[in-house]
Parts: sequence; C-alpha cells; structure tokens
Amino acid sequence: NRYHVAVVGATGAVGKQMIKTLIERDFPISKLTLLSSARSAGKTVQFKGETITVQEAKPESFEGVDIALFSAGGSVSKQLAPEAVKRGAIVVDNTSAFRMDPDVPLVVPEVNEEDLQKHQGIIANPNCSTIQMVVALEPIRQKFGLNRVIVSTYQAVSGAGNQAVQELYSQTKDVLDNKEAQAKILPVKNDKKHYQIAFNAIPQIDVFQDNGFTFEEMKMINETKKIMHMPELKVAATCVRIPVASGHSESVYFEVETDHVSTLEIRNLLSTAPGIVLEDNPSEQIYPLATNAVGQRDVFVGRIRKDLDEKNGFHMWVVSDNLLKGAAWNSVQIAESLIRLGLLNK
Ligand code: 11C
Repeated sequence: NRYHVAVVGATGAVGKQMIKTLIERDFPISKLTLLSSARSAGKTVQFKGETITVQEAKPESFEGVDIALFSAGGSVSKQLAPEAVKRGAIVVDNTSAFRMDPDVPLVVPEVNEEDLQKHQGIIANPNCSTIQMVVALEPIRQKFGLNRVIVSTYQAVSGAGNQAVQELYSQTKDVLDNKEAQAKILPVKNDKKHYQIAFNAIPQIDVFQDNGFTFEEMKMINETKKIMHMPELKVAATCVRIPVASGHSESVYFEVETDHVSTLEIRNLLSTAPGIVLEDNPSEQIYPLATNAVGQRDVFVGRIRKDLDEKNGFHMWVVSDNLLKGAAWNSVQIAESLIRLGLLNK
C-alpha cells in the first residue's frame, strides 16, 4: 500500500526535516501534499525529482489524505486537525495543542507504541526535549524502576524556528563586528521582552506559568508522566536556551527503585536499547556532543555516573537532534508504526 501524505507547515524548520525524513525512509507515498500558511503558499519544494507547490492549508486541503503530519503551530492544529480527521485522515500533530487531551495518545515509539491502538484520529508528537529524555529513561524504568527525575536542558535555537536560527547568526556576526545585536524573537516571539541569545544563556523557553515554571518545563513534566504512564513520577525541569543552532543537550538526574544498581549495569542496558547510541568513555573523552548528533535520528547518551550522596541516584548527559528525533523523525516513526500495526485505514 501507498499513502497520500500531507505535511502542514511544509516550509518551517520541522516541515523541511519531515520532507527530508520521508525521502530518507522511503516512506510509501502515493501523493505528497504540502501545506502552509497563506504567507508561505506558492513556494516550491523538490520531492524525488518532482516540483511540488506549497498550498495554503484549508479544510478542503485534506480531501483524500490518508495521513497528515502537522507542524505549523498550535492554533493551526486546533483549527485544521479536526477538519483533516473529519475527512478521513489520521493526524500526527507536532504541536502542544492536543498533547494532554486524555483521548489523544502521546507517543514515542520506543516507549509507548501500544498507545497508538487507542487513537481516535489524532496522535500527538511530544515536545522535543521530552522525547529524547524518555527514550533514555524508559529502558532504565523498565529494568530498575524510576522514582524521580530532575532535568536541566541546554536547548538549541532551532526549537524556536527558522527565524530564531537567523537571529542567532545575525547577532553573533553583529557582536563580533562590534555592532549592537537586535533581539526580536527569543526567548519567546510574543512575550513582552526579548534578549540577546548570542554569547548568552537564557533561562526561559516558552511563557511563564503561575507556578514559576515555564510552559516548556511543564511540558517536560506533564508529558513525561503521560508517556510513561506514571502520574506519580516526581519530575522537575529547568529549560535553558543556549547559542547552538541545532541539537538539544540535557543533564538528567534520576533515582531508580532497585538498590545496588551499578553504573556499568546502566551502561550495558543503554548500549542495546532501541533508538539509543551510548557514547560513554571518559578516559577517551567520549561523550555526546550536539555537533555530532545533528543530522542523526538517534538519541546519544553518556556521562553516566552514580550520585555521590543519594544511593539510588544517577546522572547522565542526553543529546539529540531536536528537529529529527525531537520532531520530524518521531512523527514519521509514528506513521511507520501505524502502518506496521495495521492502524492506517487502507
Ligand atoms: C523549543 N521545545 O526548543 C521547543 C520547541 O511544544 O513542540 C517545540 C515546542 C513544542 O523551543
């Protein structure tokens, strides 16, 4: 079987990677429809030797579509995902619009692929920083149990879109040229203030909530509990933007339930776990780096070590390409799972 696939947000940072990933995976496509806002409509994209014109996304755009990959912002998903479902498409939504809806599975195939069975048309793709963390934690949870997670992130600007990447580049150049750096996008495009990201670290990703955490931090907390089916798991997050174009890095502290687990046991476990590449040899200075992770679909894990005070506590460093496993690849992977499980209605 081949499928009519639509990509919504086709010209965005994630949309471009979705198209690239569909090609790399040789996804069984009969027709590819590329959709965007009115602003980007009319642009052309090359797909397997064919020139496809990007069209403005409208409810009618989804007639005949089997699977629609959405990554054009939450408001577009809220408006158009139900329209796509009404017309018979299955939606994989990469925004936060439906993630916490109890009727919508929130899926990372390495962790909870079976949740796809319960889908009612929309499947949510988690936040990028959540995905790479749960891929690394799940094998540990399965074997040794998990009590608590405390994560600090070092997130790349591409998570905030193409304009944020341009802002990093132009600010970096301006600072090096002794010119004043203009900040218009980061930390959050629509928030009151903007700060320079070049040569800086900004402890705000997404808007602040009443409890003092940012929305990005609450996404990591709530999504982790939902994906792992552990509402009782203790999770805390601090999310920081750093001047890296792509590749999110995370310092993850976790406590296991089982006593006397060794670092070696965790290393061995992760060395064969799905979707993970272990890069952990301090004597050879081997550890995950954002520059090496970019362009790769895997999650890279290293710096695994036991806490010096908490008997069941461990630390690790987790890196992945936020546009691939964090977004485009996880969405395409969900689509591949749907086909393999016979859940695409064709
Ligand atoms: C960032 N994690 O790095 C965000 C981007 O909820 O899908 C992804 C936002 C989301 O800025």
